[in-house]
Amino acid sequence: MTNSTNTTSKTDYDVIIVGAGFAGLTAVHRMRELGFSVRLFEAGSDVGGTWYWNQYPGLKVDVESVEYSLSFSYVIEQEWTWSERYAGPQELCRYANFVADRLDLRRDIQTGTRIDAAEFDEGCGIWALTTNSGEQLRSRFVIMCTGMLNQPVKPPFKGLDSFEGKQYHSARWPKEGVDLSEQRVGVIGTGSSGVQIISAIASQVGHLHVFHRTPGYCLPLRNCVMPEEYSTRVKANYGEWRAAERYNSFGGWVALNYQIGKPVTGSALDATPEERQALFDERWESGGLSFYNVYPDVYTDLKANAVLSKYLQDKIRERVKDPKLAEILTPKYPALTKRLIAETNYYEVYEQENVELVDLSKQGIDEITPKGVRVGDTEYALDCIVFATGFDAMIGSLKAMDVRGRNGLTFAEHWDDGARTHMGLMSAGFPNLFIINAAGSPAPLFQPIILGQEQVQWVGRLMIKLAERNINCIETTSKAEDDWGRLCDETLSATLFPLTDSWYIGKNVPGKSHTGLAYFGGMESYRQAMTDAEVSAYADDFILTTFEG
Ligand code: NA7
Repeated sequence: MTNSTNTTSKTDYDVIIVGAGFAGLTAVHRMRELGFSVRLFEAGSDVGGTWYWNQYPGLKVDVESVEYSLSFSYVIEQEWTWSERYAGPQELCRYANFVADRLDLRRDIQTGTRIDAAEFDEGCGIWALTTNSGEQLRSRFVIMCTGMLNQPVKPPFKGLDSFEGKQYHSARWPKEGVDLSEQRVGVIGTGSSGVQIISAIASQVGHLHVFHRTPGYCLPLRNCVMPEEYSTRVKANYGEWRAAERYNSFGGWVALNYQIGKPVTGSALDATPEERQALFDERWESGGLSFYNVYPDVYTDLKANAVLSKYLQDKIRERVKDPKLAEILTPKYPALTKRLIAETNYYEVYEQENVELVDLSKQGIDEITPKGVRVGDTEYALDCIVFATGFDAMIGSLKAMDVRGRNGLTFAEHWDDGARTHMGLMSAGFPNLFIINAAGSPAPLFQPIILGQEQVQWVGRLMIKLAERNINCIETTSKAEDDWGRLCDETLSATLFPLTDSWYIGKNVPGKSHTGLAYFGGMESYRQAMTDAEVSAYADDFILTTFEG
């Protein structure tokens, strides 16, 4: 521990939180419970986070609503009832509003206000923040709840601004909606966003061109009106559901055919073909992302994975009648190494006469022209282009912000060669700043609502312990970042994820490093790392400072 002289110790708040998604709302509630003064700033005009920004047609959450929800409040769990098995963004935003109102969080939340800059004052260990309206604020701690899929990738095409029609990014869809009827629409990208948009708009538009580079494993969501009996049963047993979710190391969701699915152990290769078929069929019928909870070695062993991949590939070939089209739409990479895509009648869309697939696997898009999209010698004339080209995941939101730690260091500089964090919670040179659900955490592979809650709990306990010991500044070290980055990379290498280009490993953004991007070791060992830091009273891997006065 070091001592330093206090220069200006006056603060407006103990903690400032950035971002009003579920993690941000959780953080406001928790900080207040612990007796800290807190203010949350949100650039959007309302709470909801990713569901406020992402409102494209057809969007549904791909984890069951009863599970994709906050678990720290019994009142919220009991009083809120979901209308659909998989909620859409409007309902998720209504839920976020309900949480904000019911827990009386709104008096500490300022929407429509972006934090434009944040600078660490080394003399007194306090953050000075500036909002887009020029308001200056000082806070001892900052909690960044800015989301792992927040910063859209700028479509990397020549001629983008020359297009004379309308263009939209899936992640910034106009809230008032877009009338696409009778339009010639092009959708570029067939990840979760593109696939959901395509399925939703195909019957409305005049003509739809799907610009398709890599096929994904798409499987039925099986959304429906929430069965009342199911909702009632989950509410009566929420404790049991939440415990099962928390200890489900990959995924963090457990619903299977409206029950808590039993964990599967053992190798896919040791099971008989009949056993495997029964297991996979059960998941297929259940719908959604239940295939994440199958034999654990599908994540680590190519042969085990091949059994699952073949099952899912065969399902696609059954659904796509035209063999040539089926071949283009069938993925060849190991299943699960890119996020599964939960859809509604996606493959059937290609049976419509107004839908045409443009295969980019051999010849990519050359440019956007004033009239449309050019691929080789063909120009596709369009009235509207939808870019569903994904996000600069895990690091994008912080790299885009003007956050300056020690010596004016920004995240863009610090993370230039890869994400550097300790446990995905702190970064060296950024004292008293915590990051939720972002780089270095298991967020891509574990339900971010649960992870966010556990991270916020950890931050809260840490802040209390610092206060008890009269320590007012905590910072992680470069060595801790090196060690954590190495661990992230080792856990990644132990899986099949490096075999496939995806946002999980930064391969969707040219030149982006996978180093430290996410922790692939599962939630249990991640949780243990957080506990170890507490048990050692932050003596290892952290610098603790007390400012006098
Ligand atoms: P994704 O899953 O990153 O998908 C982006 C899509 O855009 C994907 O199909 C890409 O093809 C495609 N893409 C990106 N750049 C290009 C270029 N230059 N040319 C053609 N196609 C391109 O983003 P989403 O928004 O769909 O989903 C992100 C997550 O949000 C999702 O996993 C869920 O967790 C929720 P590629 O596969 O790279 O060949």
